[in-house]
Amino acid sequence: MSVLIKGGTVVTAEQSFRADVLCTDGKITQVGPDLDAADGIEVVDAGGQYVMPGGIDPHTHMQLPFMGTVASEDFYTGTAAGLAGGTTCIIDFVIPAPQQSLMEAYNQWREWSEKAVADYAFHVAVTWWDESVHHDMGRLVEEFGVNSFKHFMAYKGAIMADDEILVNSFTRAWELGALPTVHAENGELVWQLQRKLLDMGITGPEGHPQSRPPEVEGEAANRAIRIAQVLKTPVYLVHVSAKEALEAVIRARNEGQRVFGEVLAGHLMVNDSVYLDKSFEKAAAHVMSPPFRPKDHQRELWRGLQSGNLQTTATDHCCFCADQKAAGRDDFSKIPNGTGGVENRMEVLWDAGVNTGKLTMNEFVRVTSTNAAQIFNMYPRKGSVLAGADADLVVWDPEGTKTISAKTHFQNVDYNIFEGMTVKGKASHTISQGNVVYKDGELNVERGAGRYIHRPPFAPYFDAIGKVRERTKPFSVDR
Ligand code: URQ
Ligand code: ZN
Ligand code: ZN
Repeated sequence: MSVLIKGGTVVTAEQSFRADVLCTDGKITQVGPDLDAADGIEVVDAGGQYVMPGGIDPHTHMQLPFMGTVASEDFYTGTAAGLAGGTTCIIDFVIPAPQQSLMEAYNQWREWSEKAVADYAFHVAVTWWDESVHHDMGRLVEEFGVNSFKHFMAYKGAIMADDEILVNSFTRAWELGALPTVHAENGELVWQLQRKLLDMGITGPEGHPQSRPPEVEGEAANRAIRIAQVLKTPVYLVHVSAKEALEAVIRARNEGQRVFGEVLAGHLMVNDSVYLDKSFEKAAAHVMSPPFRPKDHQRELWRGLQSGNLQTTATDHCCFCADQKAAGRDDFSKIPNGTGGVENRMEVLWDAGVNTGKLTMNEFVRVTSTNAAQIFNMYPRKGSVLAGADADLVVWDPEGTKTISAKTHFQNVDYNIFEGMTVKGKASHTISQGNVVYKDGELNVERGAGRYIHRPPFAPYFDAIGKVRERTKPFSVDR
């Protein structure tokens, strides 16, 4: 099976150049000018358009069991929606319940993800600790291609990782050459603020952001970064939403610490006014954690992305419909946390980033695909337009326009946080494993075609750590 993408301008994280791209048997086989299409090869006319690496969303939660319900988007509908927006690979999360074997949870998620239509990988969350967790982390790295472990510092009484879990797990990740990642919110502060607000009779969605102010994220971000510093391991902060957390990332990076930051398209575009909507449904639809922030945080997050202090963009796609969100009608702390976006991330960031001059096209590719591929050690198989790489590509029409709406999106959820936004620049074709799976508004996907992507440990940046590893053991402090 071959497809020739003809007449386009290839845009990668490094350069933009006129070239055709030939894909054969799921791989990119030739990149160059004036390639000819042998008989029978499908030709995609990319004239006047850009040919970019398929997007990588490093943060999704398809069909996540959470807060007494299950996310409405599953691995089939969610990966299909991603393809419709140019995202060809997701990194989702295996989240064991406390005391649940990590291997058992991993096997459960692998079963759920068999219906995916595009490639996927898994971070595995460490939600408790004992020798079996230590052992399973080793198996997951050495046998199952997991090289990143997630820690929720929020969600007390559920999946929250306290300092004991953080220190044990970060140390184990260090030994294995795997990357610890964190959801940085102080879960104890959130718990106590929720109780206080409810006791004051504040039960509506407007209580949600009040129970998790930016300082709650700033404290946890700084704590995770300092723990990583002592243990000499890199650390990746997911969904940095507040300038207080970004400041912690910038300080550490300026001191040479290996800290990575991710920002959600939602947090870049949506502010906290959504929680004041008179409609419970609309306000509750936007309940996610960390919450959408006041406008001044968006400005700092864009600067973080432009400066390279934030390296990846994601969506934290975790969908709950109105009937599910209604569980918290009388108590905002019971509203299932999560919003969508896997279909709209790239077009929203192109419109708000590239069309405004905040990001060059190459920076756009870097933050929507290549950096995630490199940090999570899938590059150049993913995140590149190089011969030998997977033929995961998006043909981007810079003149194409669309108005985003839940009425027309492919996502399996009944609202869209970007509702009504008109964007200029969108995917005209998405190629996944060398097949044209999205073309001019129509999906042509195959259930189960998605593959699990093994990610080896010791991504390139571990080399430097590796040198340190030879000289020191964990807990040694540079005098
Ligand atoms: O916290 C997360 O990342 C998961 C549980 C999705 N929900 C959310 O509100 N972000
Ligand atoms: Zn989170
Ligand atoms: Zn998440």
